[in-house]
Amino acid sequence: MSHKPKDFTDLLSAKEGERGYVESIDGGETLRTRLGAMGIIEGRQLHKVSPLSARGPVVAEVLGTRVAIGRNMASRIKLKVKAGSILLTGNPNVGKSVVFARLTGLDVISSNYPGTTVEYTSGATLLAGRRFQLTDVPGAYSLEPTNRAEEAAAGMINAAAGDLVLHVLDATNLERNLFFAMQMMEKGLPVIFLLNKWDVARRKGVFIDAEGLGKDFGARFIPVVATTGEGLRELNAAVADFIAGRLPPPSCPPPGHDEKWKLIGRVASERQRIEHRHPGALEKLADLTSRPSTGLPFAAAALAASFYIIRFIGEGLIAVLEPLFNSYYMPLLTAAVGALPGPEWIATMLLGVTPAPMESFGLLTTGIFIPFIVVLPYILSFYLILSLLEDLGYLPRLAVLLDDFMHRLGLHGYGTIPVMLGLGCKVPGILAARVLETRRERVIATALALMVAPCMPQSAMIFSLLGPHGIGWVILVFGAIAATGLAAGAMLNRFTRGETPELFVEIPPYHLPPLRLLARKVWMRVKAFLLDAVPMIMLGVFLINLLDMSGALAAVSEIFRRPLEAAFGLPGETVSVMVLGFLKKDVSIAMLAPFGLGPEQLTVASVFLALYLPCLASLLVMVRELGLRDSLGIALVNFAGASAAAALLHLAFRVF
Ligand SMILES: Nc1nc2c(ncn2[C@@H]2O[C@H](COP(=O)(O)OP(=O)(O)OP(=O)(O)O)[C@@H](O)[C@H]2O)c(=O)[nH]1
Ligand SMILES: [Mg+2]
Repeated sequence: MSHKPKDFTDLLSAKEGERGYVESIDGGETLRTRLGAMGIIEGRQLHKVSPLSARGPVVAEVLGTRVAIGRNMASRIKLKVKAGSILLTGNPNVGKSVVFARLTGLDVISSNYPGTTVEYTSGATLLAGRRFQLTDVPGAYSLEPTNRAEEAAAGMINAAAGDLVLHVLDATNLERNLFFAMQMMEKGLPVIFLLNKWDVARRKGVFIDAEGLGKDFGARFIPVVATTGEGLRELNAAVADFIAGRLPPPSCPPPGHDEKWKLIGRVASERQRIEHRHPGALEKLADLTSRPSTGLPFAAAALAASFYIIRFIGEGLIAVLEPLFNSYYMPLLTAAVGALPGPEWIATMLLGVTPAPMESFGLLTTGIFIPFIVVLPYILSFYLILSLLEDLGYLPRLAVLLDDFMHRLGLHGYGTIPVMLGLGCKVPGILAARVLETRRERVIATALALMVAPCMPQSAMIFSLLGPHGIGWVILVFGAIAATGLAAGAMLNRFTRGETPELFVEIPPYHLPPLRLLARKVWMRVKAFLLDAVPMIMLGVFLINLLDMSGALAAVSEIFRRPLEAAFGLPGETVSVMVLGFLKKDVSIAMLAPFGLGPEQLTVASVFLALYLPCLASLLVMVRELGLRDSLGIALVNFAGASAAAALLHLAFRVF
């Protein structure tokens, strides 16, 4: 038997829920006329409703109505089912996402640590002249899931009957990767194996006989280098064979785990040759940064250096951009708006009331200044450093070094990954908690990701507002936020039921990322900021104008004046900032600018605003990931932590 993609079927043998276009109707003119009267003609879409196994007539939907069709008649209606779909599976960190990006041209994040992809992405690709829907499945070590990302992977593979699978293996780790590969063979799906990272394997002195492997397993093994595209031509040829029905079905591997491992041992010793190479500079560095005695000082130095570089690049860019804004953009804008006919309030809405770009709150002054001049430089520099650390493979090492510390917060070391990603934006941080095994860990990691530090746009605003008062204030704000986050983590650790498993992850070797991939990743993240955040910032600025002009702001402020002043020493007007902060937290900190607050008040307000609630986007993702109950719990912890920290700071300022 060989596998052939299912392009055609008939209505009788179509699966439940399958859709297809009527290709032809086998039968005389009478049958065609009868079916035609019900709208069943060539080219029309049919949707089979009744189960495949049901007896009796077939029920199908056509043009929005259901019709029952006798079995004999149904078998004469030939359907063309839509383009085939391909799943991209394999162990974590083998390069599936790079293969996906190459084949579809779509942007997906790839990084050098297991668990980068936790949600699937799907896109169209053209292989052997045919369109396929390709899906980048999260990595898994086997079909027995140990976390939510693996559960999703197993679910997609189990539902994939009849489709083609591209199973990616890391050629530098052949033995370990063959286990999952054998489980895939057992599934009986048509599968093509890609031996990826062939370049690294060669460099390390690993030589694999791909053809021999193919003979052993009765399947196609193709060496590829996803980062350069090497070997994709052979993939194309293999897919052409699949389309033509010439792809051999893989042999059925032995059933038990032990037998599988035995076979893997035998195959690897026959088909793989490893030449000893002297460790390169990267391997020596790997050693140095993994051992606690040298690794911890290195980690401290690396984090401090990262912080310094992010500020250096961020401030450097601002120093270039701000004068451009002031001397070119502002005069042009003022002239253009001045020339506009129409009522006064429109000009006020666009330009604001004062010329200062941070304080005017005009849609085209502050609304442009905040995202492009204040935040963007830091977004760019932060993601440059984060992406570099990710691609280098530093994050899993940091996870190992901090494992001991993280256990005090009820997490193992991999909990550092959501926190690190959360420094940029909370949404990917919350999603990254999926690779943790238990609910308890996911709850604590999510809370930490939200609370230990602000997201980058907020951090940029804090730098920009408090920096002029001295770096000490900035450090105080970040210190207070981190302390609150850690306290919340310790508390959740105490009160959330469940176990914290031990750390058990693979640590990939260091690897110098190709600049092209690095640049593409940074650009992807900057683009996401420009597309998602910039409109929200403008909306925030617009809403605050609306509230102000309508007088609603004054009314609400009046109600909260006393409690805000008493607890945090903040003017009542800042309540508008707190209400709107929920929509876009970075703008909310910017909105403090016009109130003329002193550094103490700015500190209290920044700490409160950074922590009091997750922003709308992260709240929505959190509810989807953890459910309503846990999300509300975390939001409550946020609010309590923020209030306590702000009140304590206010008290401290009054006493000292
Ligand atoms: N040198 C080299 N590096 C590669 C190759 N393919 C992928 N990589 C790198 O390997 C790392 C992992 O790639 P990803 O595409 O994120 O791996 P993945 O399989 O999607 O991983 P998960 O999403 O965690 O399951 C990245 O740092 C890639 O740049 C390759 O052929 N050669
Ligand atoms: Mg991936």
